[in-house]
Amino acid sequence: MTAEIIDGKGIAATIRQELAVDVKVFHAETGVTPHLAAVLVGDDPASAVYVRNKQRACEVAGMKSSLHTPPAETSTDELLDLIQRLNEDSTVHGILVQLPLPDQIDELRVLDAVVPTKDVDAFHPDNVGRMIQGRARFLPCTPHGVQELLRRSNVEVAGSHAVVIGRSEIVGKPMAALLVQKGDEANATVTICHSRTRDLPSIVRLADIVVAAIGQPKFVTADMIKPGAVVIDVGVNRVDGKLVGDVDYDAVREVASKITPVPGGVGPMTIAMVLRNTFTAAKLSVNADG
Ligand code: L34
Repeated sequence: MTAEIIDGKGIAATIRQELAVDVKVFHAETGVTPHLAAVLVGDDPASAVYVRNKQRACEVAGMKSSLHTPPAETSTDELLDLIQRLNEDSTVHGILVQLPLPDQIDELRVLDAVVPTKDVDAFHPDNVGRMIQGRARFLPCTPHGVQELLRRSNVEVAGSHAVVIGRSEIVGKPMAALLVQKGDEANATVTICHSRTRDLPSIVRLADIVVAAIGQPKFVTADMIKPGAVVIDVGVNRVDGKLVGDVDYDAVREVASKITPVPGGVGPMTIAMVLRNTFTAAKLSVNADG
C-alpha cells in the first residue's frame, strides 16, 4: 500500500479562504479588523520564518498583523511590559509570543501574562483548563490543526486507537486531551508515549492514528506502523538546512493509508488555526464591548 498524502498546505489554504470571507462579513458589520500582535524575541531564523508566515497569512485573510521584535538580550521584565501594553491595547485582539524564548527569560511568567481573551495560542492555564473541560474559547493551534486535517481527510477518529508520541505542553499533552474528548474528530482511545515509555514500538504498532511530536528526525520507522494506519507528522527538524519531520516518510508511506508530509502538512495548519483564533478573539472583543 502507498499512503494517500494529506495535503496540509491545500487544506490550510481552503480554511484561510473560508476565514477571509467571514472576516470580510465581520468587518462590514462591525468595522473591526481582527489584529494579531506577534512577539518575536531575538533572531532565531526558523522562528522568524514561522512568524513571517503567520503575518503574511493574516494579511491575505484581510486581518491586521503587527510585529514586536525585542532583542535576544531582553529581560523578562521588559517582555512583561510589552505584553502589558498589548493586553491594554484595545485594537489588538490576539497576542502570540513565538517560542522558544532565550534562556534568561522566565517563559511561564511571560506566557501567563497574556490576558486569556487574547491568548490565541491557548497556552494560558485558564485556556488549558477550559480545553480540558470541553469549554474552550480557543483551541491550541497545532493540535486543533491536526484535528482539522483528520476531519477534512475523512479519517474516522471516534472509537479508534490514537497514539500520540511526545508529551510537550504545546503539542503532545493538548493533542491527547482533544482526541479523547467527546465530540467531533475525537472520542478516540488515546495512549501517550514518551522518552520513558517501555517498548514504544510495540505500543505505536497498535495505533490506528499516530501523531508524531517528538522532535527527532525519522524517529517513527515503518516497522512501528500498523498497515493502514494514519500517520500525522508534527516534527519540524532542521537537518543540513532542510526541514524534516519525525517520521521516516518514504518507508512509512509504504505501510500507512494516509500520511502528512513535512513541509506542507501540519505546519500550514498551525498557521491557519492562529488566524482562526485571532478572528475568534476579535469577535469576543466585540461581544464584550456590546
Ligand atoms: N507561541 N510558538 C508559539 N506558537 C506556535 O504555534 C509555535 N509553533 C511551533 C514553534 N513555536 C511556536 C509554530 O508556529 C512550530 N510552529 C510552526 C509554524 C509554522 C510552520 C512550522 C512550525 C510552517 O510554516 N511550516 C512550513 C514550512 C516552513 C519552512 O519552510 O520552514 C511547512 O510546510 O511545514
